Formats: sequence, C-alpha cells, structure tokens
Amino acid sequence: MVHLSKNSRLGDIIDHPVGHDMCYRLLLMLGLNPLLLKNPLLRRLRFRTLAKLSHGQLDDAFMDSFFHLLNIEKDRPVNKMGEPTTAWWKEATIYQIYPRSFCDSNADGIGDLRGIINKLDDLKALGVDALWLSPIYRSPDDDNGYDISDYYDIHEDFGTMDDFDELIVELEKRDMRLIMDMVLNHTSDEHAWFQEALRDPKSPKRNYYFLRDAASSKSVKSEDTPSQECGDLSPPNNWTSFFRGSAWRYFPEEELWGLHLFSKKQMDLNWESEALRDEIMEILHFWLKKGVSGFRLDVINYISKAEGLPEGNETIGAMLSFYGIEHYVFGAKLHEHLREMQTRAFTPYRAFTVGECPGVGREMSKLLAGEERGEMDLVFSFDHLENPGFTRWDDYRYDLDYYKHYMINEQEALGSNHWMSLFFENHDNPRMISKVNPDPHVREQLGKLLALLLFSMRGTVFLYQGQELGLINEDFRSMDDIRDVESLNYYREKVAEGNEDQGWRDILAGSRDHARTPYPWDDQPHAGFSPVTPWIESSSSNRSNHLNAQRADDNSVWHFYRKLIDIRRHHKGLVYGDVKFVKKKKRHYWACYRTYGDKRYFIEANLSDKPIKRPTGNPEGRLIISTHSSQKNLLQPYEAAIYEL
Ligand code: TEU
Ligand code: CA
Repeated sequence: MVHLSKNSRLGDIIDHPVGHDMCYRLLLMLGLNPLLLKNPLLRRLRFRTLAKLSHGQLDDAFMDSFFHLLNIEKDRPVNKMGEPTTAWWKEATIYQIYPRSFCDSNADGIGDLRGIINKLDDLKALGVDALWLSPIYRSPDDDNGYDISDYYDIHEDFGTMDDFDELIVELEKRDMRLIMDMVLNHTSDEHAWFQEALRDPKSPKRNYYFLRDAASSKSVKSEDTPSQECGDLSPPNNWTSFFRGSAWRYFPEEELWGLHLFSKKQMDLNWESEALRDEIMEILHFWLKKGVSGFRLDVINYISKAEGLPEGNETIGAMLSFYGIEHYVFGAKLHEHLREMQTRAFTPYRAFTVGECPGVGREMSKLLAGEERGEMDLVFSFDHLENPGFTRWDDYRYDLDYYKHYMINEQEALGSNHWMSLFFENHDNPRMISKVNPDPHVREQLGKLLALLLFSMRGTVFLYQGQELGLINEDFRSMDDIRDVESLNYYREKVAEGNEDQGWRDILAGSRDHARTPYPWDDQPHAGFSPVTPWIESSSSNRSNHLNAQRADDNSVWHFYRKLIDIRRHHKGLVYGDVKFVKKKKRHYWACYRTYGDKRYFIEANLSDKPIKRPTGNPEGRLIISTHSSQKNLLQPYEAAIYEL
C-alpha cells in the first residue's frame, strides 16, 4: 500500500479515493474546473511543489492533516465490467415528502400523516414507486424533526402510530414502498438518553454523547471560534457547527460541554459506545418490522469521529469556513459501523439504504456503496448542486454545462457494481429552476428539460415534492417569512458582522425554506394545503401552479414527469443501459446514447435559453418523448428529447 505524503505526486494522490474527492472539492471551491484532475502535467507535480506555489497557505500543518485523512483509508475502489445487476430500487422513482408541508388534514396549519394517506392516489397517478418521508418521529422541532427526541414514537403534529400503520397498509395496497429518514448522527437534547447523560455522571448513557468536563478541558482561547454562552471558559476544541458558532454547547449547571455539529439542540452521538450501537440496531429493527423498505441515513458519513477529538486544522477551517471537518467527514471506523448496521439490521430484512454524505464525492461513494462492500446501496453526494466557485448562498445563474461535464465524468467512471443517485432538489436546497434561470417565460420548458435529464441517466431518480409541478423559489418579503434554524442563525451572524443587506440577499438565494413551503393542490385558500394559515407561507407564483390545474393540462410539467416515469418503467434500457456521451465539447449541447442488450436510445438536449444548431442533423429513430414538437436542424431553448433507435 502506498503511503501518501507531501512528496507524493498529484497523480498518486488523485488515484486515491479520498485524495481524488478532496482535490475535486478543492478545485470546485477555488472556482476551477475539476476536469483539471485529468491533466497529465498536473498529475506529475509533487504535492510539496504545489504547496510552495500556494504562498504558504498549504503549510506543514495543513499537509499533516490532509495526508492523515488520506492515509486512514487503505481500500481502493474496484470497477467491475459488464451489465449491472437488477434491483427494485434501481428502477424505482423515489419521491421525497416533507411531511410538515405536504397536506394538512386536521386544520392546524401543519401537514400530517393522514394528509399523506389522503393524497396517495395522486402520487400513484404520477407513477412514483416509493416515498421517502423526512423525519416524522417525536421532536421539539429545532431543526424540523432532524432533532429526534423519541425514535419509537410519531410526532404529535403528524398523527399517531395508528396513522403510521395505516399509511403502510395503504401504500401496500397501491404497490408502493416507504423509506424512512433516519437520523443517527445526533439526537435532540430533549431525548431521554441525553437528559440522563447530562444529569447522571454514573449513567452508561453519558458515553452515548460527547460530554466533556469543563474543569478538565483545555483553557487555550481561540479568538476565531468564540463560544457564546460560557463566560471565560473555552470549549474542548475549535470545531464549528454547520449552523454557525462553536460546535460546543456549555451546560452551566453540570459544568459540561456537549458536542453538536448542527444546532445547539442536536447533540452528536458517540458511536464508540457499544451500548449505543445496540440501541440503534433495535430502532432499525423496530421500523423494519413494521414493513418499511429502507432508510435514508442522515449525514451518515459523520458518525465516526477521530479519537480524542483533535483541533481542526486552521487552513482547512478557513477554507471551508467549518473547523474540524477532517476529523469526522470520513472517519476511521465509518466502514465498520456501516457494516455492523448492514449485517445486524439491513441484510436480514433486505432493506435498501441511501446515505446522505456531504463532502463525499464519486470515489469515496464507491467505497460506501460498491455492491461488494456490504455497506450501503447508494450515496447522496452534492458536488453537482453548485457551479465551481459558488455556494448555496450566492445569487448566480447555474450553468448546466457544468452539470453535463459532471455527469459525463460520473457515468463514465462508474463500474457495473456502482450506482448513482440522480436528483436536483431536496428539503435543504433552493429550487433548481430558479438557480438555472429565474425568467418566468422559460419556467415550464426548463422544468421539463431538467426532468428529462434526470430520467435519461443511469441511476435512481429521486424527486422532491413540488419539483414535478416546476415549483420555483419563493419571494420571501422579510425575515418574518423565514422559519429555518440554519437561515435564522446565518442571518443573525451577518447582522452581528454589520452585513445585514448581504445577509438578506444570501437568504433569498440559498435559504432551505424555499423548498419547505406548502404543496399547492388546488385553487382553494392556501392552495388546498390547509384551510388555515400554514406554518410557513408560499407565494402566488407557486400557489397558482397547483396540481389540479396541471392535471387538467396535457402539456403541463406534471404530465411530462408522469410520462417520463412511465417511459422509464417500460424501457429498462433507460435505467440500466450503458451511457455514451457524444459531441462532448459542444457548448450547451447534450447528446448521449444508451445501450442495453439490443435496445438503443439517443438523448439530445439544448442546455441554453437560445436556439442552437443540431450538430447531428435530424436524429433518426422513433421519438419517445420531447419537450417541444421537434423542428429540423434547430434545437429550441431548453429543448430535449429521447429517441428509440
Ligand atoms: O443535512 C446535512 C447537511 O450537511 C446539509 O445538507 C445541511 O442542510 C446544510 O449543508 C447545512 O449547511 C441533513 C439534513 O438533510 C438537514 O435537513 C439537517 O438539518 C441536517 O442533516 C442535520 O440533521
Ligand atoms: Ca395537521
């Protein structure tokens, strides 16, 4: 096994899975084209030469952290040849529901399980095979359910366990499956485990979390990461939270520090505790026994934290604006923990798993979800959601040519033992149409183009509620319209820095609330979501694009999605077929062939808002679906089509 160091050549670093994905991220952050990784000249450079060029930015401390992270991983991905094996979850269209905002059945302004049950026929009509529900467990809702206080109970806002059991029955009747969101990196501070851990130093639960004695914790002060509420004490290390500020919360009565990578009320779990892992297996069994088909595992790549919770590297911290990430993004025991869940819980039920893995790219994903690895089935990674040089908070036009090259890169580099998740939206991101082009005139065409790009690639398609209606970002008027803890903390920090206006612009570009507003059903008050004022409100541009109107219009975005789902069901070549892009260099032009047995397909699209010349002339074959009624030689703005050859 090669041991990587600053004397290694970039080529060897890029051939290492963690090295590859970290360098990819780095280039994205620097606003550089990640295709540079393939450059032979660059590959020959030694890392220390590159570091010298960075004017001391990539100092020795940085290199120590970086190579430490790389050298933890001893395995290398294998790419198998041939056809992929078949599986229900590869063919399925999986639809994510944000339960608070889907349908309110009891007029309290909050969506609920009965609301979902009432709408199952609409989802069936669209053609979805499985639902993924964002968390519905008991929770004080500091982070809308991603802070669980009881894994064995249903949130009272959402209904009862009887409602849940009924949902399972109603789904089965319709031949649909259920995938639960499972949050195992942290619990709510109101979870009984945490309460006991805090109160009782002798309790075994104390070891379920990262609780540190204030008296014994180091007292070096870090100016960069002030902790808000603890007088002159300093936190055990300099790690910062994804929701701003120190990742440590001080509990003055107990004189303890508790680690939270997310909000102050989301306390990180210590997977080193065997008793905790036993509890987790029990939770998984509980839901699997009820008949759920699998799990979406929230930030699952963060569960293995470096022993001793060492200081985060300053350079990495400054670069990412999060300190400490290298100590948990791909921890030493991650594979072991995933395998334990696989053998003890998932395999006995043949359950499906998709791990949400921020910071993980293509090569690391192969190690987490390669068929031969015994870890998970699929990974959500996020390198395609922003263009190089931009973050979610930036107001910019997303260039779909970046997506094209990203997809080429992914699809060509995966073996038949790998499978990718295909998605543009979820509850953590603004709407994709708005990112690409907010011009209302192109909204429908663009919605259809994005749909076709998703459904014509090799992978599993995940839709987020409202995407099938072509919903766009909300026109929030002020911070009074915003509910999300991340946005609220972010804005507060901007105000404290004196950047109030910038803060508001950032919220308008990147707030997670854009995707969390009520689903528009019909022309009733509040678009039929609820008879009363909902917990968060949507704008008229989304309310008027409701499902009812779209079902009545054969040309709607909804019908386009419905047709695509149906086509995929009848043309397995679009699911499993081999992918070959052509005319890759032609800007704004997307063209690829899919081959599966004796079936062949051609997919063609214009990624821009201007007409472009068809470089191939009029394609042969039978047109299966198109966004426009096709014209010769010219592709209309955002035109896209699939042909069977
Ligand atoms: O998200 C994890 C995550 O890192 C992000 O997508 C996050 O929303 C954002 O980057 C923060 O800067 C998952 C859930 O999807 C999200 O809703 C939760 O808030 C988070 O975990 C904590 O459970
Ligand atoms: Ca309700």
